[in-house]
Amino acid sequence: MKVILATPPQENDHTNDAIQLPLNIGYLSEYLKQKGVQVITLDAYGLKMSNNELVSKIIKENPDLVGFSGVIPRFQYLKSTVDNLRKKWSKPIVVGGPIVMIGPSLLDKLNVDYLIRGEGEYSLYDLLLSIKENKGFEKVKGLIYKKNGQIVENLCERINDLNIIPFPKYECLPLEQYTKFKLFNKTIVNPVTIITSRGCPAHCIFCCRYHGNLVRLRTAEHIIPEIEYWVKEKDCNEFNICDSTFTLNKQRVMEFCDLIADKKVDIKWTCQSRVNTIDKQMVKKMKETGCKLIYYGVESGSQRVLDYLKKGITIEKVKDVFEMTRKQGMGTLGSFIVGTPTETKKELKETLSLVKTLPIDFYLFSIFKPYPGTEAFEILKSKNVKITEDYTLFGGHNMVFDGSLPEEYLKNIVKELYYIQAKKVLQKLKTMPKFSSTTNAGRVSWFGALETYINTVPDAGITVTEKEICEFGGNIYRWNNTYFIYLEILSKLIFG
Ligand code: B12
Ligand code: SF4
Repeated sequence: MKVILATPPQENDHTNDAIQLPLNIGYLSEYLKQKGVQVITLDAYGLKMSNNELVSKIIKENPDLVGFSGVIPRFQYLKSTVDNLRKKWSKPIVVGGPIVMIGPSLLDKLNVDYLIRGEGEYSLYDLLLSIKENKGFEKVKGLIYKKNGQIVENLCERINDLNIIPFPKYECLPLEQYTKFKLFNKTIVNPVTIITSRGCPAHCIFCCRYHGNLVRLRTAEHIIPEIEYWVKEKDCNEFNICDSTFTLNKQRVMEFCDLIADKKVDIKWTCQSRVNTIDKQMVKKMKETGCKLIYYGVESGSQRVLDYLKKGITIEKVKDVFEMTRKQGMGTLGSFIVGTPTETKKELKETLSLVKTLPIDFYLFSIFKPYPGTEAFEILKSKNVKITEDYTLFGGHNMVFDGSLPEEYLKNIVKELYYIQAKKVLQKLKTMPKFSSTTNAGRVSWFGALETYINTVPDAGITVTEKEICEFGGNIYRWNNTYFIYLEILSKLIFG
C-alpha cells in the first residue's frame, strides 16, 4: 500500500528561517517502511508548502491513504487542507497527533474518515491492514471511526518497549534545509530534534500529556546509535532532546553521559527538565558531555498558583536549581505562564519579580490556555466558564477563556518581559565580535530583523537603544510560535 504522511501547511503564519524535523510523521513513516509499506512524507509545515502545493502533490501521488498530523492551534490550516483535498480526491484520510484531544467530534469538524488517538505506529499499520483486507476496525487500537453512522472509539494502547521502535531518518525530506541555515553570513547548524521517552508522571492541569502518565524510557544504549547515526552519517552534531523531562531518571542520564564520553562522541545538546528531577551531579556531567542549555518549566513565581497548577515544585527549589545550574556554567531557559485562572495581579507580580531576580538566560512566556483534553479545560467547563472554540487563538498571545485578569493587561506584561529580555540578549550579542552584514533589503524574518539591528547600530560598547529594544522585543513577541527554536539559536551564539 502507498501512504502519504503530512503536516498541514502554515500558510502566511511565519517567515521563520529555522525549522525542526517532524518527529511525528518521521517516527510513523520509519515504522511503516520497516513493515514494507511505501511511504512519502510531506512536511508542509516545516517546508512552508502552500495548501495548493500540498494538495496537488497528494493528488499526483494518489496514495491509498493520507495521514495528517495535527496540533490544536493549527486546526484551521488542517481543515482548509482537508476541504481542498476533498474537492478532488475521495480516498481515506486519517488524522493523528495532539489535535485528537479535541475528541471524536473532530471526525465531523474536519470531515475525515478516521482519527487515531495516542501513539500511531502500531495503530496506523493495523488500520492499513484492515482497509487492505477489508476487515472490521475493532482491533485497531486508539481508532475513532463511524460504523453505521455511529461514532466508535477503540481503547488506545501505549507502546511499552520504545527500544523496538525505529528512530526516524527522514529519507524523503531535504535534510539540508532542516539542519543548516545562514545567519550573520555564517552557516548555523540547526539542532536535530530527538526524543528519548514518552509519557510524563506529573499532573500539571494545563498539560494534555498526550502520551499519558505512564513513562516509557528508551535505554541509553538505544539512544546512542541514533546520535551516532546523525554524527557519522549526516555530519550533524547538535541535538535538541525534546522529552517533556529528559532528567526524570537519574541513572539513565548518567549512563547516557557515560556512553557519550566513552565513545568520544563530540556533540552539543540541549534538553528540557523539571527542577525537582535534577541535581548538581547530573548538571556537571551533562555539561561535560556537551549540554549547553537546560529548559525548565517554572510557570509561576507564586506558590499558590504553582499549587493550583499542580506543578509539584516549590519556588525555593526553582531558585536553588537555577543558581546551581548557573554555577555549573550551563545556560538556562525558563518558561512561565501568566493569566492562570484565579491568579491575582499581586501573584502575577510575584512571577515578574522572580523572573527579574533568577539567574536565567532566556525565558518564554505564554498566556494560560485551557487546551481541550486537559484538567484545566474540565475545571473551567464545570464552572461554566466560556472557552473559545476558535482554536487558532490557542497559538498566540491570546486569552481564550473568560479569565480573572484582562487580556490587554496580560499582553502588555508579556510584551514588557520580552523587551527586558531583548535588552539582555542584545547586550550580550553586542559584546561579541561584530558579524558581517548579509542583510537582504526587504527580507522579512525574525533573524533578518535581528541581523539588521545588530549590524546597523554603531559599535558603542554595549549600549542598546530604546528603539532597538522595542523593535527586537516586538519581534520576539510576534514570533512567539517558534520562539523556542530562536532561543536555542541565540543561546548557541552566546554560549558557543
Ligand atoms: C517538538 C515539539 C514542537 C516542535 C515541532 C517540530 C515538528 N516539526 O514537529 C516545535 C518547537 C516547532 C513546536 C511548535 C509548536 N508546538 Co509543539 N511540541 C513539541 C513536543 C515537545 C514534542 C512533539 C513530538 O515531536 N513528539 C514526538 C512524537 C513521536 O510524538 P507525537 O508528536 O505525539 O506523535 C505520535 C502520536 O501523536 C501519533 N501521531 C502524531 N501524528 C500523527 C498522524 C497520524 C496520521 C497518526 C495515525 C498518528 C499520529 O503518532 C506519533 C508516533 O507515536 C510536544 C510536547 C511533548 N513532549 O510531546 C509539543 C506539543 C506537541 N506542541 C504543542 C503546541 C501547541 C505547539 C505550537 C502550536 C506552539 C505555539 N503556541 O505556537 C507550535 C505548532 C507547531 C506545529 N507543528 O504546527 C502542544 C500541542 C497541544 C495540543 N493539544 O495540540 C504540545 C503537546 C505541547 C503541550 N504540552 O502543550 N512543537
Ligand atoms: S507540563 Fe511538563 S511536567 Fe507538567 S505534566 Fe506536562 S509534560 Fe509533565
